[in-house]
Amino acid sequence: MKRRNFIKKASATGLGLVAVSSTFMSCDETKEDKKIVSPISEVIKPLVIATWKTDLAVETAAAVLEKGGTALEAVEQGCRIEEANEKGQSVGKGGLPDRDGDVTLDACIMNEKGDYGAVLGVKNIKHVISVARKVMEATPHVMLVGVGAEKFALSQGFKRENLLTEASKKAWEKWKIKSEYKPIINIENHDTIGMLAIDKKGNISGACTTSGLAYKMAGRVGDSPIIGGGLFVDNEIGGASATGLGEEVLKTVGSFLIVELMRQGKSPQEACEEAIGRIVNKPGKDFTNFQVGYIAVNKQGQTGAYSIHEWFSYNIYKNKKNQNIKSDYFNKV
Ligand code: SD4
Repeated sequence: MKRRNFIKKASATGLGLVAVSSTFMSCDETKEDKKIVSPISEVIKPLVIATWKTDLAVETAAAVLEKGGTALEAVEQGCRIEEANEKGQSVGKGGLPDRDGDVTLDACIMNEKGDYGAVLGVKNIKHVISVARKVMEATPHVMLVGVGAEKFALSQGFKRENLLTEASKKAWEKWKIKSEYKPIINIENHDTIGMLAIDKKGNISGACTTSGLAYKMAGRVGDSPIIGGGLFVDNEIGGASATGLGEEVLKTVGSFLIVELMRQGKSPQEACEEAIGRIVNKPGKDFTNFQVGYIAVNKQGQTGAYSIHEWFSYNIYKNKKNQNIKSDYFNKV
């Protein structure tokens, strides 16, 4: 039996894949195939999980799913809420600028077919998650950067606007006095939004949108718009998304790693913990001054979350309830 058919059959009969050995990666049936299936109760769907305290974004995504909308539509609509929220200083309009005072946005989106679209370093366009979706659906490319991305967005009817709010301008002016750059461990419970959803058909999609690190160098791009870094989805396995210091996520290809660990049989929670482990266990790594947090979901709707430090949380919608939950974390000393 081909792998794809096998998975379809397993889910159609209410069986879940709990432990997928690497031998399962072969296209042909092997003895291993048999021992990887065990009865798990029904797939939990629809489901939404998103980084940080993102109640309204998750509620919005959940409403799309409850009406029978796709996971892709749900994550786009959910992320747009944060992009429009001017009080959030790490996403969309109102995001903190780079050192030169420019707000530059990064976003990406991935659908259940494994298609992907991203924009990097975009100025003047608020809903970059929707531009990323357009890149995925209306161009032969997967990434557009800077001026080209903005030009493309305008050609698709997106509105040009100044993204630097008075509050963010003031914060930047204050920062400029000392111009000391350090990644900040977030304890305000709000930051980059990474979102994963399972729709009523059981399909998974994901999205991630951010203004990146406050006061970054002009031109700096983090993990959020990079496939496998800030986001990765494989509709047969699950999805993962990241928040925090993008450089560390990129160096360990965090979201891809989590999905691959789930493919090998780890639960979403175990996979998130191992991905954090890959960062903090590097020889001589001083992780005291930066944060990374991951969320993950598998095909059955089991979820996981883990961060380096305290104060990472996530919102989850399942069984018709939307809750903010504090994540477990590594650094307990
Ligand atoms: C970045 N990962 O640009 C983003 C920033 C972030 O919580 O997630 N902050 O590196």
